[in-house]
Amino acid sequence: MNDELQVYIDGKYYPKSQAKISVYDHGFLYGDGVFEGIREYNGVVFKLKEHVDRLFRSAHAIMLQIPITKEEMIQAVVETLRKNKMKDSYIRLVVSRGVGDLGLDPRKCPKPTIIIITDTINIRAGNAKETGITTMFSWVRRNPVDATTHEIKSLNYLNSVIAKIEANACGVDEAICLESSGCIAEGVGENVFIVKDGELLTPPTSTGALAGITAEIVEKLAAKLDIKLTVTNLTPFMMFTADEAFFTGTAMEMVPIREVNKRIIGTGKPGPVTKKLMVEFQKVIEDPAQGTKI
Ligand code: PXG
Repeated sequence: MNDELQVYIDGKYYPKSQAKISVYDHGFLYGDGVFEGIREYNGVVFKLKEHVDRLFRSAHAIMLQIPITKEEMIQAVVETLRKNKMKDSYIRLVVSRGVGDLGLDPRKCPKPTIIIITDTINIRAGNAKETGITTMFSWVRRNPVDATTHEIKSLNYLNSVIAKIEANACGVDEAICLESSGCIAEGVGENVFIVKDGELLTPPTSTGALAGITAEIVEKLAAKLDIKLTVTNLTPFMMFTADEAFFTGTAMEMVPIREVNKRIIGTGKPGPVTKKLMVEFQKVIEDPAQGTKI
């Protein structure tokens, strides 16, 4: 059934089983490209414009000229979803440097490859939103801002993949990545927040973290609810001794963190600030005005 899904590659549609790119594509050979993960709720592509804006910003940072306009990209996403008659789907938008030779010089790649995949999302198993998830600090540090920084949503995700492998190997749900000085950067594909004395704290992007679209929504909700938010360096100690903690991200949405390296956070149950924000967050994702209608 999934084989009937149509995948957009450079303006054409291919069945999922035939949706292939060249082994000479530098996205594959060198991780040279950018991407976005987007969700569609009930026929509305959530924050599509914001995701396309970020895609173009990432591309700009690596001097990758996307050969279509933002408006055309938005239309292509909408058209792919219409074609697949998808509902509540997960959208993966990829722009790679394109086909080149076996050297890494991007000048040998005349045409970037644009891929749009619309598929179902593997919703986190069980009742993570009620119980919270277990986490650990990964030994692998987040890339610094003067390296392959995660501020750019590039195809270089080995840093996150290694952290995820570590979490899997240690039997916890997710890893938290520290930056080189030992402060908290983010999750593997999520931003991190803690609550202390009723106030919200989150690390700056200077830790090498991505400016998350979900995090931005939560920050706006905090302002609306009169919850003070401070963007500041967070040490592992601050996490261990937080009253509450949670992740934000497109895939995970908002999920409480129950445990870090076997230390229980707060009461071990989603706290009042997290719960209040989760209720408001649910209203935002259900609001059709927050996205682009298919
Ligand atoms: N940090 C990083 C490094 C990310 O890749 C986020 C934070 C959260 O950002 P948004 O804008 O989604 O709130 C991401 C999100 C996945 C998955 O399927 C998610 C991301 C990347 C790859 C996979 O869980 N990106």
